[in-house]
Amino acid sequence: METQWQIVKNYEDILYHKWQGLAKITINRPHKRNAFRPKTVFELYEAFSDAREDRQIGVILLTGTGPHTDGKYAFCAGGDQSVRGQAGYLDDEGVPRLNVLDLQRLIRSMPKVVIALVAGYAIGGGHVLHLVCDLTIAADNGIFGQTGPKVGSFDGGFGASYLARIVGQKKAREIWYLCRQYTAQEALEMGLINCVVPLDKLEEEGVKWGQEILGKSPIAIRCLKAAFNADCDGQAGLQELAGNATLLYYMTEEGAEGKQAFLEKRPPNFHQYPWLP
Ligand code: S0N
Repeated sequence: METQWQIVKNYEDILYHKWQGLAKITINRPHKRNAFRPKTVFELYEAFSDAREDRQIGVILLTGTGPHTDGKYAFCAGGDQSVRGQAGYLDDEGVPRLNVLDLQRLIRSMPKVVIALVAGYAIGGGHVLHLVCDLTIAADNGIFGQTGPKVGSFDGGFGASYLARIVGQKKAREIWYLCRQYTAQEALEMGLINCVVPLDKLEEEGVKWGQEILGKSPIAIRCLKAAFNADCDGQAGLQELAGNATLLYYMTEEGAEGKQAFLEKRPPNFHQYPWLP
């Protein structure tokens, strides 16, 4: 089926579309290989928040605009080094920021599935962005890697620890210490991504995976995402998982009885509910 993406809102650094339960967010700074500045991240954060709030949306595709004027592609080349100041990336008012960390947490914790569609470079902070997505589908021209120790930065958060959970400690150290670039096929072999498809099939494949997920139970998916996160994210992960348990409890008669009894100024009758084995 032909997709008919509808523009949600016009931004300067990103494109934001929706269609039939899917949202598509595209980093649109081709002159910088889609590197992000603080404004890009604020716009991404706003679009992701909108998709999170929209009850029709279950899956978000995150991608980068391409091809660029020289025919190359990039998912994202990380933080825009031309606005990097002494204490972070400078916004239009000159305030130093590392707001991509807020975006990483939003992508990871939002109870919807985020799929990275990587064509060309996913490098530096751009590599971490695909990493924190639930799934990654790469085009056969995908190139993956970290550059921190080469350009004087590092992401010791999800960029290091979650990477090690995915590819193992030895490989994660290799990726960060040597700053090499890996092909899509190599990334697949190390379990860093989910599949590789021909470049011209990338979006089609993302839409196909998204539609498959949209046919599944939203609550099962949100609880699974929280459970996967809880294993890695300490108390923040437990909070997410427990929040879902509370949501489900609110939806039971038993949970509602407590509230109803309070409002009716009577003792709650929990005796009617079994202590299940
Ligand atoms: C992606 C690369 C390999 C592509 O190479 P290619 O195809 O040869 O293109 P270029 O000619 O190099 O680039 C084309 C134009 O795009 C500009 N450009 C590319 N990347 C960036 C960038 N990151 N920032 C600014 N501009 C960029 C080029 O300058 C060129 O423009 P012109 O022609 O006008 O010069 C190659 O481009 C490359 O290696 N890029 C740099 C990759 C990189 O090192 N990224 C930064 C890594 N660090 C982070 O991302 C930090 C992220 C972060 O926010 C963070 C998060 C958590 C904790 C800490 C941090 C932290 O900042 O420290």
